[in-house]
Amino acid sequence: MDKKIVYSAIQPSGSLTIGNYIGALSNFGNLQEEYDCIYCIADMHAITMPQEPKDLRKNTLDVISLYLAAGLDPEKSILYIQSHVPQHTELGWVLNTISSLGQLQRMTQFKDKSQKSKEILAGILNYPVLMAADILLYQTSYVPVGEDQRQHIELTRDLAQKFNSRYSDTFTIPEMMTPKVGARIMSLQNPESKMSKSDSDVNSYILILDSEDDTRRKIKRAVTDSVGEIKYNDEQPGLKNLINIYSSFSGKSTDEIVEYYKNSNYGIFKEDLAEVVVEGLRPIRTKFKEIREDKEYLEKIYRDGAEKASYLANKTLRKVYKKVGFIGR
Ligand code: ATP
Ligand code: LTN
Repeated sequence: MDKKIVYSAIQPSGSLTIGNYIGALSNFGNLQEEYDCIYCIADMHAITMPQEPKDLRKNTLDVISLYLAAGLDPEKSILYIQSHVPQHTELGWVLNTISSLGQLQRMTQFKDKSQKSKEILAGILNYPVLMAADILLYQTSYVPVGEDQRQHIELTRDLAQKFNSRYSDTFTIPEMMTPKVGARIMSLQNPESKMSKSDSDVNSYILILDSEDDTRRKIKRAVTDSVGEIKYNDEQPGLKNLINIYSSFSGKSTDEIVEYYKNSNYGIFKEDLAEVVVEGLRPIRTKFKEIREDKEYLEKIYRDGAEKASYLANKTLRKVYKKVGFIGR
């Protein structure tokens, strides 16, 4: 690998939303020409929240199929499943020994998720340390993710710097990469909170794999406001979010969209938006169906991916083990 490394992962904790698509997945393919890209399915992260085993298996294969349907080319990028590469938990352990409890308890995702559960589990607290291990194992330069991951990337950088200064240069310090528009797509029912695949209200999100009818219906029902004018500002957060979605799928700037719809009502704007989203998702929805049925092809891809990823991960892990003073085998 001679180009800079791009690394990202998505959890198979549910079916992916257009938030995942706009904030992360849709940007992965474009990076393949310029960088050596590694894309993971973070099943070990997914089990930090309760998962039905059969759903986890299904969602894992769905995410790989979506990676491929979104244009990731296994000849150019490494695609693999996190639990197939044991070096992640091994480096994760070492990083836990230099992680500050206070810093982990301050992570907003930890606070949100632990508030929602009856019992606070250690996996949710240590989640960002495993994420740091994912990134640092591959000497990653850039991490394309949505805005909600900023704090985790900061923690990853802190841990890399801490290790490097304690033991000498070992890890590349990674940088976050976010899309200009769409780094934080909001819920269609509550524009104050992020669109999330684990939301209990199905109308709050559009899934990449939703039917065309459901996509149209959810957009029609999306919460707006009583202003009645198409403008892009924080006083109209529901509308602002819909304009962002329009912009991400059409490639038009938010200014262009506002100018075009300035004399229209919300109904017309929403109908057009539904069309833009349905058309934008049509290719990935069609390709997904073909790919998902080909079990042998999928298996070959994740097996090859795990082999390549393990080779690279092992190089970093050996260095780390040596530096901390473990005796080599
Ligand atoms: P959950 O909603 O189940 O907590 P998630 O969808 O936030 O999970 P992941 O599946 O791991 O978490 O996210 C995959 C990628 O999608 C990450 O890069 C994340 O930043 C991005 N992402 C998630 N939600 C959004 C959103 N609403 N807007 C933009 N990007 C998002
Ligand atoms: N925490 C991320 C998923 C994730 C990830 C990673 C992203 C796990 N490991 C490594 C980038 C790099 C999330 O919930 N969005």
